[in-house]
Amino acid sequence: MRTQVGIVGGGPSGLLLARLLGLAGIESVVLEKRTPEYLRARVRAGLLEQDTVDLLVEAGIGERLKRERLIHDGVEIAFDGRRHRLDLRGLTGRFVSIYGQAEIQKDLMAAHEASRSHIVYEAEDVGLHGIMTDKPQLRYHKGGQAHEIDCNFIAGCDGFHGVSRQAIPQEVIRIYERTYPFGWLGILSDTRPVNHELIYCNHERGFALCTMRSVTRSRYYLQVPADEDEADWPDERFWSELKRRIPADAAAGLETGSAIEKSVAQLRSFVAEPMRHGRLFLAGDAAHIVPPTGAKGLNLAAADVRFLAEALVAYYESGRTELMDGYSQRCLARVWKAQRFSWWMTMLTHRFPEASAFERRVQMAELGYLVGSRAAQTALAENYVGLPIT
Ligand code: RFL
Ligand code: PHB
Repeated sequence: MRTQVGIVGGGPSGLLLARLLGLAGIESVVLEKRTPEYLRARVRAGLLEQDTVDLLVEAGIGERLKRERLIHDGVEIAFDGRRHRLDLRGLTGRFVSIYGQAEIQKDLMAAHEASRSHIVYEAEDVGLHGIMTDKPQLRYHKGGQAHEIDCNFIAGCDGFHGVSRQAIPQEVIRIYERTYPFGWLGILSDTRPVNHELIYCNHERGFALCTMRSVTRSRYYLQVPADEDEADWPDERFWSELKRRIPADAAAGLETGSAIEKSVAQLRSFVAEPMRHGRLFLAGDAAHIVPPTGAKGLNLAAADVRFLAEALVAYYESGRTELMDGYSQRCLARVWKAQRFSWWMTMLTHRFPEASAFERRVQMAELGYLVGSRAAQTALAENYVGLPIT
């Protein structure tokens, strides 16, 4: 079999890329190792920048998103038991949207079904071959049978644990990494959100985040030790710990209920450079991971995909290669700014077990500075709503 672009991974990056290419008349095949049911049920991101929404609209999958999303003009930071609102729209003229990643995944899958795109689910043992030649190849198994796809280019959109990044030789790839001594325990519940906007809480027992998926569905996160097991957190334990960490007036109005989903996510900062090697291009979590505190992961993935689609379209339409040649540098300039912001938001809002008394005082001073300074709030807000696409 032959195609123009072979795409490894059918998460948001892979399916959005296939969609943008398809709209420009470029053929692709997506190889995804999971089942469609698994992908539709995966609960992850919730907060979208305006540029991400615009890209999804451009890709023709923005109709339900525009109807159902919640628009947030502000965000709250709480510490010392007090809540402080940052007026995102007043500070930047921009806002953020709440719409679950699972819904984006469903919208992308429905659009691909309607256009009869070539997506292979439950593709096993995917292997990348000949990425330094002009005839790269994807090989995989499905239902016990071996298959090969000859491609012009390969896009590695298979997330942090995928195989694409491994195809770049050790002597070429550079890894920059930081791990954190904690994770996020998240629950989803069909309860009314405690506040109409997000609340990021710095508390001596650890960070907590109040977020949502809709006006009737809440998402809450608690900072927990890195090796924590969600099985040790029955619903009652989760709710009582959350009530202790959020400000008293919020705790008083917290609606509790049974969890629909509960899981622990590790926090990590990670960048692999370069994002292109030969005819392989990495995009999204395959190339970089941010701690979720800044809500940047999916938004960065969308920006990579925008740049990669532009580069491939320029090549197929006019033979121009400069956008492909500049792809890695263009993405990484944005990635490192989001890395810095996500790391900084994590340092500001979490309790680090190894922090000295001095470091804790500096953290409190920084929070105090933030809520008292319009300049500091603007710096946070312009990163939070998303830096301009360049
Ligand atoms: P994904 O979503 O991991 O998709 C990769 C796909 O590749 C498949 N795959 C393979 N397929 C074939 N062969 C192989 N060998 C394969 N190996 C893997 C996988 O099955 C999967 O379908 O990466 P992608 O597409 O780059 O998308 C990235 C986003 O999922 C991620 O950045 C966000 O979820 C991060 N994130 C957030 N981002 C935001 O922008 N805003 C948020 O509010 C936000 N909140 C979050 C988050 C991530 C979280 N967790 C769980 C880490 C909250 C949390 C808790
Ligand atoms: C979410 O809604 O899941 C979410 C929102 C903001 C974050 C992280 C996660 O910073």
